[in-house]
Amino acid sequence: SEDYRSMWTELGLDLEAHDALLGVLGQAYQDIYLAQKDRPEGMGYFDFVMSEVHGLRIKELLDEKTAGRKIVGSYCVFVPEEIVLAANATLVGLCSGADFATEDVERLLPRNTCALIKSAFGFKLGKVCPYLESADMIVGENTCDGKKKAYESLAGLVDNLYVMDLPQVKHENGRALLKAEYNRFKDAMESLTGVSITADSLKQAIRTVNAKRAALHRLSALRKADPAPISGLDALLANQVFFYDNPTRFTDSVNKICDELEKRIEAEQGVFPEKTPRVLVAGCPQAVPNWKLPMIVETTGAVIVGEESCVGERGTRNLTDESGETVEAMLDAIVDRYFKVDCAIFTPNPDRLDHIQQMVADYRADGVIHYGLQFCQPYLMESIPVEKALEEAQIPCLRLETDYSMEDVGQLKTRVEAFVELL
Ligand code: BJ8
Repeated sequence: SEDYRSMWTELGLDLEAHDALLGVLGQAYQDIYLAQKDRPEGMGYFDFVMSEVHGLRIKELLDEKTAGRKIVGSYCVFVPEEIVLAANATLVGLCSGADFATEDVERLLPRNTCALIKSAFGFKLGKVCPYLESADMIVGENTCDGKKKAYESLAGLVDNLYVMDLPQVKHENGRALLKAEYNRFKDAMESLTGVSITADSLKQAIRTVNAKRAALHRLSALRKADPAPISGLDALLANQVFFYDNPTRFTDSVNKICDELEKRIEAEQGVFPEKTPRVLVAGCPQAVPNWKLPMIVETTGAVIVGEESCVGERGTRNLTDESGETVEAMLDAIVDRYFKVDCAIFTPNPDRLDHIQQMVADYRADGVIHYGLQFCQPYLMESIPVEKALEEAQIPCLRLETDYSMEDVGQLKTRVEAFVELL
């Protein structure tokens, strides 16, 4: 609409490039999502969210800003939403899953940088991300070398970058660093918003974020059923929208889908026939609109039953203890909760392998596809021992390495087909 166009212009977007992006996105959504059969009716909500992803949701964020709230953007699940909400700000995810302005990006970053980082830069340089342009603060974090160094360059492109340091070992010293950094972040949030975090506001924030994670836990548990009541594509979309949507509305919408899925399971209804080979995807995050792998898998006679990923269970699996009565006690609980995230930047990282095996058992997966983005050292390095351990446990594993381009779709499809035949 005209209103949206003037909103985008005011945000400084390049309207022509942005139209092109929305065109591609809309078409991909049509071809990949709307082409699926027997989708739960509740997915209509997510279809609406996606059709308005740069429209209504941005308008809501701008309205929040007019009302005095701040918007904070982040690229990693280590940025604690509880602290952001408690300081009267809104957190949005900025990771993106499409190539954009690649030539410009490669003037700033080496060609052998992972697609996720390049995409973040492309959306900034191409002026096509209204979330990034709405943000009052952008939070980077010292995780992999690629991101850590890229933020130094990003600092020259945005004027509101805050960088959080993160530990790399699961040891008392690592926890102490995380705690110090979360305290520093709390101070930074309070000075951004001018609002002091209180025991009440923090408790409320913990409850809000726990509720949205719990809704996804409920959704995951329903995916244990055979036939699968929801496709991996649709479940991934819910995990992606987790990062953008109004938290309470998101929670309600996911719970509504779960009510519907419970009925489906009772009626033994599924999106794929019973005994369809079941796949667990493990590895790098798949940000919107990166639907490439699930699209390939689910058009090749298999169904994805879980994502061991930050856009998935690695990001959402643990809740924060909400019983603390003081800000200090609740901050400790927040540190405890996030310190369990088993990102491959940690060394050593045995919890991740345990979690993958646990997920295989819980979701009754027949095999694992390890999804690695090209040039992502942490996950590609880890994929080799992961594959070895799974094979020792007699769990078939396929290690894929890819990027955001569509050039290798045929080749990937051939490999996935051969893998699915084994299951
Ligand atoms: S907690 S997974 S969201 S860092 S794909 S940019 S690792 S080279 S995304 Fe992540 Fe936080 Fe960890 Fe999760 Fe680097 Fe790899 Fe690129 Fe990656």
